[in-house]
Amino acid sequence: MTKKSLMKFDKNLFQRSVEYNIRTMYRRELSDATSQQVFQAAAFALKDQIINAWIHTQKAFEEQNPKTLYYLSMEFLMGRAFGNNLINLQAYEPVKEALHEMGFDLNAIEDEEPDPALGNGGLGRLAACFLDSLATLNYPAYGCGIRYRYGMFQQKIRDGYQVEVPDNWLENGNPFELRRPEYTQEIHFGGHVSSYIDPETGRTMFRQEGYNAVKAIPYDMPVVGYGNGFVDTLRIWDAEPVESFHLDSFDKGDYQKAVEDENLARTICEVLYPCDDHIQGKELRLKQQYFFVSASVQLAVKKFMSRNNDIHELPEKVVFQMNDTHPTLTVPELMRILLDEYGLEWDDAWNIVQHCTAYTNHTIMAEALEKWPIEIFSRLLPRIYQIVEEINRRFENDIHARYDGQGDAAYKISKMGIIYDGQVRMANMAIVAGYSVNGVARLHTEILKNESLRDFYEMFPEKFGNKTNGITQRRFLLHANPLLADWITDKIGDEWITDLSRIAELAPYADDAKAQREFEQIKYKNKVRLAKYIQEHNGIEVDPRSIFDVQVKRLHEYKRQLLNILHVMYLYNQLKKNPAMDYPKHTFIFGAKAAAGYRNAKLTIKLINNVAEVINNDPSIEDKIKVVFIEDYRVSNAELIFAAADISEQISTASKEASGTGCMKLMLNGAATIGTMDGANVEMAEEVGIENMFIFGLSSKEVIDYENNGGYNPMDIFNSDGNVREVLVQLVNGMYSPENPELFRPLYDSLLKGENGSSADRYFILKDFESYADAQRRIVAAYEDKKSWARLAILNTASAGKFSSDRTIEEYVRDIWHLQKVELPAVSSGRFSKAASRTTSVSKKSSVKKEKTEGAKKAVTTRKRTSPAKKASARS
Ligand code: 26Q
Repeated sequence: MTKKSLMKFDKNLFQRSVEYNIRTMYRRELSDATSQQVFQAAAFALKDQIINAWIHTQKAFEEQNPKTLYYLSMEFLMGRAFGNNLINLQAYEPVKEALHEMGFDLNAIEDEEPDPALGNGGLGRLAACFLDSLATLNYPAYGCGIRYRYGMFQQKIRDGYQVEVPDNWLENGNPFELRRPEYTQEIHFGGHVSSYIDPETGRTMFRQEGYNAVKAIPYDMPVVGYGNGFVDTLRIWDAEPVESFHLDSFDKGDYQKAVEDENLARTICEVLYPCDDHIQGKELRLKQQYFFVSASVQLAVKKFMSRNNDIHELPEKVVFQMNDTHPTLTVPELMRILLDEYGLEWDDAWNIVQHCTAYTNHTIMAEALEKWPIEIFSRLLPRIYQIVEEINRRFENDIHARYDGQGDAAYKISKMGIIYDGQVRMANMAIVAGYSVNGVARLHTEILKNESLRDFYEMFPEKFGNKTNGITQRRFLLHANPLLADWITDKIGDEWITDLSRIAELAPYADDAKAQREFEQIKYKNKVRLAKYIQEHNGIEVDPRSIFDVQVKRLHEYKRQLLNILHVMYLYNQLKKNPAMDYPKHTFIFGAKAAAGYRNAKLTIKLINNVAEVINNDPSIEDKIKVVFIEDYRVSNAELIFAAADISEQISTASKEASGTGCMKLMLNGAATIGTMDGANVEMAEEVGIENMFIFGLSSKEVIDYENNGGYNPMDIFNSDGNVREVLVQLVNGMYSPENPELFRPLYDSLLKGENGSSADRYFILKDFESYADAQRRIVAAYEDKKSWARLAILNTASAGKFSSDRTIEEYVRDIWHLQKVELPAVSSGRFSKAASRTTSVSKKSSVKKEKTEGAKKAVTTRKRTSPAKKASARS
């Protein structure tokens, strides 16, 4: 196989196809089509061209029968598919050209695509990056999730407040999906369990009866690998009522059940739960979990049995990775299938389950750990509950066997029991059952082992491992920042696109004055692009020459957006007192959605907007500070923001952010980090050097020590630090809310009094304030020297090599999944050509540049010959 033969892009065919689609889909001529119609027509044309590679890949799976990963996740935050597919097909430039010739602008067409937001934030986006890497690295995998009718809400800001608007992402249809009714599964809820004697074996068997049923219908979306003709599948499930319910049920007089089934089907996939913090035991959420897990596991087992004979060999061919505890029902559901449908004995079944399930933890925060009241769990999933009880009974026996001698068993059960205190504890089930437990950054994994999961670590040390998160450079650099991507390729060739460790070769350019100027220019252009977006969306004029200081992520108290905005208030006070103060212009940019019921988070959004209103409209500070809250932060506008950032705010209370991934996207785009020693920041500092970051604040150990001793007393800081006191008083004296001076009282109280039984300033905002302000001062000093700033920015980009999700995936494969790469057999003709990729057609601007580009191309070709991926493909 050569990459070239698989990937020949046929521009002419594409253009004809777009025109034809416009005619047949909309009964219009091209010249009369709306942008949305052109998008739809182009997306269908693109899908047509993806389909061949998709079929080809899946055929190779059929023939080679490889071990397959099922990545189970309640969330896949994919972002727009059109531009990304073009990038990965290496057809971005030719399609741009093709559309341009037809009179359309590709960027404008891309903007017509709704941003599929089937996720809250980090965990869902991680799943999407993983799929991109899996396909790019030739690994056979399915993403398994839910086709929510409404994704993450759209955020509107009205009078400074967040307002949630439903996200009807399917309004115009989804051109990239394929409905696969032939893979429909049936899912059962409620009813009761009855037992019977199997006449053949004489064993007691169980079955669920009197249940409500729902059909699960999969929709498949292609996940296109970069430049390798490989297409994996994201399979998301939709619910429909079971067939012929009206007639059947009505005839049977079971009208009630029929209506219930219909309602169940209508509600189950209706909406993504837009919260990622306080977990409430909402029954519908548990239904969603069982729905997609049961459908995915049933189908995975059927697929396995269609290719293999012995169910005992399942672990050789199938691995289920559970993205947090949300899909933990995988464990009892697989047990159910093995026991009730395949008639296995418990020990046999348990052995299989233990060898094909693995769990990733994404948080240490106690309030985010999933627990389900037994009442709900057992009513909704009676057979599954029985199985969980048996898992728990046997595990408690193990605990007794091990700890009785030490008199510790009761304590250990209180910590590790799966069913305890009236609740089913999902993390405990995932850890007991799975063969692997991993954290998502080194510090996080250490905290799991030594603090939050220490009893489990003591019992099963061999299960624990770390897999530091990563991001796909294809979306977050190649697509998001074409100017920088082309510049990098110009300097070091394009291998970084599939091997980000190669980006280290940029490091020597950090000291090159010409490279520094070029880098600065690119950042400036990206800032102009974002400034335009801000002007259009916020009506605020920001100066692209100002420092763009960016905090974009979900709104959470532990992420401390409040620290950032309190510091802005403090700066403003300084400038008011001393208008001549030498302070380089700053634009503080925020983007964040808050869970709809999270009062302090929503109030923080209001505070940011009110502070923006006051500061942006005060001529006396001569625009030295601007504050911008970007509405509806999501994958598509994130791409603009990352490319334009100078400063990346990663300021969580140390120990609280499991990893963070935004930090990596910003670093890759050349932003300097101001941050605590938390999550992945620790490893970033290791890569780029602590002197090239702005680190501040308590260490995770200090935070944990304080927490174990009941917190600290923020009143000491209030009393001793006049600057902090001034800012806090301004929270409640009406300065930022004249019409209601009490508005921000809950924020004030959370800092000084503590609420609902939690200690005052639980997230150490005041404790870290001075240290944060000092780090901000260091930024101001460093920014003064443009050259050394460009050097620092280039070094950040050059040091981001570790943070590719390609690296993360290779570690999962090596240590947990043990997958083999699937090499695709050669095809005689294809449609997309490597020669047409964006990066190899770098520039046609001048002959001088062109010559250089040719040189770079040659260098790339030479390197390509030696790359391991190439070697691997040459073998097939
Ligand atoms: C659970 C039950 C009921 C309703 C909602 C939820 C729920 C939904 C989403 C709980 C948690 C989440 C999301 C968590 C998340 O995004 N965690 C982040 O994961 C990233 C990827 O590993 C890390 O980088 C972040 O540090 C972590 O906060």
